[in-house]
Amino acid sequence: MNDPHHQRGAALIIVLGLVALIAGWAANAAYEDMLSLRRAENQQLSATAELACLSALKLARLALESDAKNSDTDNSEEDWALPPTPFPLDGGLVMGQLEDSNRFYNLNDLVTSEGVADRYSVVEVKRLFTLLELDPSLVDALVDWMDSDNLPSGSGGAEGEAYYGKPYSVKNARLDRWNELGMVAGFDAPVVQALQGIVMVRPAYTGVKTLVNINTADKRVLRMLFPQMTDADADAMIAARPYADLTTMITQPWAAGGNITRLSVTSDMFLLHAQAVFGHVDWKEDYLLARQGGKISLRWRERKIWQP
Ligand SMILES: [Ca+2]
Ligand SMILES: [Ca+2]
Repeated sequence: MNDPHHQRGAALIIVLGLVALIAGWAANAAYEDMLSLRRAENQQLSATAELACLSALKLARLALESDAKNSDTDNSEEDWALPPTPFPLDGGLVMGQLEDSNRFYNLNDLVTSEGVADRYSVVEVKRLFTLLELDPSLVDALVDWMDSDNLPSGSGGAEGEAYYGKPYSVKNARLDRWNELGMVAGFDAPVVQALQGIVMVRPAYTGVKTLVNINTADKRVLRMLFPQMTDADADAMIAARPYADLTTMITQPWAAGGNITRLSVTSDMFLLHAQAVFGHVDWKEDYLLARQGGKISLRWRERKIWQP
């Protein structure tokens, strides 16, 4: 037991064990330091990227103010609608694309500000669902999500009981965000995806339905409003853009039975898609800007984390 060779062997094992422990601790400490540095760097880059997006917002406001002073119509050939050019900044770049929201059909027009289904809008949105080969009775469930009563509408209505198994209940109010659509009974991912680029979720002014800008609207939006309009009619109408007023629309054969009063040649809300890239931070934010009487106001801003 007291063999000095054994004692030296034991001491050596203890020393080696300590060396391994210290080496492990040192590696761990170095890793923690690296993480702290990376965290600090990420925070700094994120703050810079967010500020860059806010600069894009400032520029967008100026562009929309200037446009209001210099033109009476809105179309995609104007300066505000130019494709984004990345603007280099110290250590990164920023870009912004403005898109008018009146090119889309506003789903919030399905109900009035009093929370009652608007029967004309219901017909229009159902027409779109048919065009897209989606089940038009899904629109009943969307109306029920937004209308203030608890009575299922149409053949596809979905009120309280349809949400009993879910961790939320029917909203009974207008939509606030696009992603809310996925909470409505029957609105699975393919349905929501099919609607993208045609309809949108934006605030509606009290007592007034959202106007559709004929200079920027998608042809499916135009066909929602005009049951007689064919795909070829829509293509011909789009090819003759931009329009200074609505006079030529009224005389078109396809306009019969349609909703001319929903048309406009101007836009009152705009979406800014801003993006800033600094190092490995890629910051994307959307802003909804309202323009009334030449004055710009920010209605919401949303950081895009999950969306491409
Ligand atoms: Ca304009
Ligand atoms: Ca309801």
